[in-house]
Amino acid sequence: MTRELRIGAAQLGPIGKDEPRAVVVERLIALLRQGADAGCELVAFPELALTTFFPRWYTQDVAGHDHYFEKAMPGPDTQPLFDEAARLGVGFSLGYAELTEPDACGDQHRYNATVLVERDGSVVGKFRKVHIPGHEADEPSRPFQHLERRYFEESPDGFPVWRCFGGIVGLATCNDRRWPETYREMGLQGVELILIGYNTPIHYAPDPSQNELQGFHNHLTMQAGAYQNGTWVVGVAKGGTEEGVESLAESCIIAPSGQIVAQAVTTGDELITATADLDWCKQYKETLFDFARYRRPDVYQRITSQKGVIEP
Ligand code: CDT
Repeated sequence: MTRELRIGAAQLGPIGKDEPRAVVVERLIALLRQGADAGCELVAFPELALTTFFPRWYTQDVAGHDHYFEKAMPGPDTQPLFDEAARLGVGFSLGYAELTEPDACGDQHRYNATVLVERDGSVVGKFRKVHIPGHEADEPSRPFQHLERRYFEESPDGFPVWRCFGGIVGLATCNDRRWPETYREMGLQGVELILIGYNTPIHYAPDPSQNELQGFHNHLTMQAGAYQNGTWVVGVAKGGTEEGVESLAESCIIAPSGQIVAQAVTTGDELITATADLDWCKQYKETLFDFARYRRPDVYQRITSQKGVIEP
């Protein structure tokens, strides 16, 4: 049995504020078909891939923006993508804004979610973003807002992994990729492939000196996460200038060695592909990063329970 999986990262260019869902889904289907033509079995789409990045606009009435959210996945607008995936035999991951059914108390919840779908169109699982960046209140001095913390709740679910596509697959979303525990939580569960969608504005208002480092930090974090956990990582952007805001593209596919094996060269809709040998993960998981052999949680716990700086 081969453990090679042909994967694609379907980068998206901008999605306009008034672009209908059906038009966006047609773009996704076109990329999925390109993936099928390139022999892909799995194609990753970006974070919030069905709409413009709406958290850049302040509102007092979050519920008034529920038209950006999906109440079901698949739903009426996304069913054609699921149908085409099943017809082509190509699975996918898709980032979207999720509005839950009312719970026992009648409360609804809003998450920045990603669904993972198998080659037959069935849902494998759903991930909800853990690290919600940005701010809650309007900050009019910014050239644009980043109000994810107003629109979304943090996931209570952490970072699950799933046995599918012949390996162990996990998901993360945008800001999650900057945090080492994202990869390690999944690394401890044996993850072999992590799919990460992102929308990263080039301008970072709290510290604009980081603007020119956006591309560097993007690759730095994902390459380190891949290498330190012996896993493939796919980072897929919504890039280009959307509603006046320039976002990072530079989607890439990273091997367990930490090397980038494919990278987007445009800021628009673009599919990149690679053949991921999932057995390559073992070369790292069974040597330098053999967690069972070399990792010492008992030592970390001893250090973190000590108060203050240890004097020599
Ligand atoms: N979408 C997302 O998570 N973007 C963040 C930008 C944070 S700046 C407020 C990122 O980490 O790329």
